[in-house]
Amino acid sequence: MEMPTGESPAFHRASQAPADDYTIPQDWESYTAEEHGTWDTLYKRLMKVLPGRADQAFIDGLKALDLGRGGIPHFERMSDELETLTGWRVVAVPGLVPDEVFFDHLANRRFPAGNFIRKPDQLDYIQEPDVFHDVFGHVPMLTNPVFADYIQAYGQGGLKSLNSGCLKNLAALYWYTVEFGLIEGEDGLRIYGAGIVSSPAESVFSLEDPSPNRLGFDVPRLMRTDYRIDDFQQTYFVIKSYEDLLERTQRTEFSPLYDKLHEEGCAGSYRHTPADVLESDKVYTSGTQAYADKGGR
Ligand code: HBI
Ligand code: FE
Repeated sequence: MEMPTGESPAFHRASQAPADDYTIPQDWESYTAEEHGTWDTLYKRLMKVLPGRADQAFIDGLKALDLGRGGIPHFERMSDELETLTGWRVVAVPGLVPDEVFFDHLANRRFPAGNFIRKPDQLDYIQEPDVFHDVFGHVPMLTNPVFADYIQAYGQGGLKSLNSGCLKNLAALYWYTVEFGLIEGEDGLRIYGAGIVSSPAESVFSLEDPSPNRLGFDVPRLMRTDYRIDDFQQTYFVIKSYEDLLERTQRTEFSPLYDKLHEEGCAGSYRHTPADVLESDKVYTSGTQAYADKGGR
């Protein structure tokens, strides 16, 4: 998750400068039939792989908001539904926004979503989060009251971290939970991370490939773990429940953990590579790392 470097496609779509909070109109009326078709194509592809792999909380969220009704969802209408469920709304942004802007939205239960959609030749991989990743990937989980609180807590933690220099540690927490998290269900591991559920290939890879590690979730440990943003993950962390995730971040370890990281020099305290398996880890799978060793994508 890099900072924006140039103009995003959405700047051209909306042809106006963003406000201080970087929100722009979604401009739903101007999506072309091809753009709505891209949503439908991606949706259909994911529905072939997600049943039995995605966690029920995610599937329930998709249904609750009827995100499969066809075409790119209308943010205002979707937000009216979402707000009655958990008090969250979705606002349109041109792409990646500065950290402080991102955190401020989350802390106020607004989820910033890119309003542009990937081009037909980028169906499998895009650099910047588009409307499909942001809405299909993230918004269903915001219908879950506990997870909804966790994302808000992350935003609040982010605002607190801005002056401490520990941002990268906090970003690792987001990465290994909100984006690439797995959960232990009654019938085995399931996916809840937005970066996985919005990728057909990684949905299969994360659960079934022998290459990656699958390790128990441990906040201090994963806040000291580096991550890669340009390929499948080498390690996935498994939570026991959303309650446990919220409990371990917001209610207990968050503040003391921050103080500890600060003493250690924050990002300087990065100690673990994306592929490390530690003595202290609960190991679901010790990966072969064959995929990464071959050079990845
Ligand atoms: N902006 N739109 C958007 N989406 C993100 O996921 C995002 C962002 N800005 C910053 C950011 N993520 C991360 O760097 C923070 O989680 C640390
Ligand atoms: Fe994301």
